[in-house]
Amino acid sequence: MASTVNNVARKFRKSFTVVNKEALRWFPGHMGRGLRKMQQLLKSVDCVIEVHDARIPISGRNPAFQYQICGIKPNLLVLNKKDLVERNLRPAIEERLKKDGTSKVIFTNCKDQKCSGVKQVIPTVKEMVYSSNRYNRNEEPDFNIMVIGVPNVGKSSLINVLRNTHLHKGSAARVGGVAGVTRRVQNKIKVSENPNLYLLDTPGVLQPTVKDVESGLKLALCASLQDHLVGEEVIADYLLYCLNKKENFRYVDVMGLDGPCDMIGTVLVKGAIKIGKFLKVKNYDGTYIQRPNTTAAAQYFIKEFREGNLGKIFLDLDLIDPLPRKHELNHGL
Ligand SMILES: Nc1nc2c(ncn2[C@@H]2O[C@H](COP(=O)(O)OP(=O)(O)O)[C@@H](O)[C@H]2O)c(=O)[nH]1
Ligand SMILES: [Mg+2]
Repeated sequence: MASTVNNVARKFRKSFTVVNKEALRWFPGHMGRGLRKMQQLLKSVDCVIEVHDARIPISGRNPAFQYQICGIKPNLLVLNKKDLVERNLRPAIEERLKKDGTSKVIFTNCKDQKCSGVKQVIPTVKEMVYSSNRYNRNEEPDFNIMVIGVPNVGKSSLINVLRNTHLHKGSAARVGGVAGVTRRVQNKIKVSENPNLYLLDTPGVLQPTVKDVESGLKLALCASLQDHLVGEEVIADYLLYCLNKKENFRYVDVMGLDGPCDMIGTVLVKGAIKIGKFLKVKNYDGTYIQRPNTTAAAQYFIKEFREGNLGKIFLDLDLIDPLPRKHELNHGL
């Protein structure tokens, strides 16, 4: 069995090339937009929470972010969607991030109200603000926190889960009243008392940093770039490449294939047949024929990945050092 898998694996692409360069019109990305506005807002906050997708802890983030955006404010990196990443990769991820100067990292699953990571966020923020120099805000009794990050990493989900956690603590009416009043004026949500800690209720949306084609494709896979900009079929092809590289063959069943395959065309045609998606196309003689809808199949394939139905798939493995050994990776599945 192992040798069959190895034989199959040897046939797969060793690197990913985008054949249709037209599909790369989104690259290089729109860096730096909106930064000035955020820097302005920062004057009234004491701590910044950057949310990013745990499947791509390196890709899409700007390593100079701490200096350019946060400046001197303490910042916490929340790697959300931890449910989609093997647990035992966490130490290697933290180690790698430390090298870039990111020392405070919390892994969260915002879909889980009881998530231990989510519970750590507020106490960690408090501690960070207490031990920081608040400069212009030294006289301010209240602490303000801003949540920022690229699209779709879970910023709104984090704000919601933190708000709900607080409101469930028995002081709902009082807090609700305060939050209601303050929110209208200042767009803040009270999430803790002694000292009062407020969350700006609109997250700051950052444009992802697209350093190279592959980091763009990873961001697209995680829905931080718009699908149509990159093209669903290109994203699906990159997903197939990643799955084969990891020898994760769950897609075989999902896409109705006979076995592992490295040709996205075949995968999408069979996938379209499996999910029953066809396009009516006009034939040369004026009659209509049905063709498998490969775009719909690509969308379905990507959706299955995003929903975690293809397993836990970490996309920045090539950027993590040292690489955990394969048998270690399989543990937290
Ligand atoms: N699997 C998983 N999905 C999440 C998690 N947090 C958020 N999501 C999903 O990710 C998508 C984007 O979340 P959202 O909060 O709107 O992201 P935002 O654009 O950064 O505000 C939504 O479909 C959420 O349901 C998480 O911890 N795990
Ligand atoms: Mg949002």
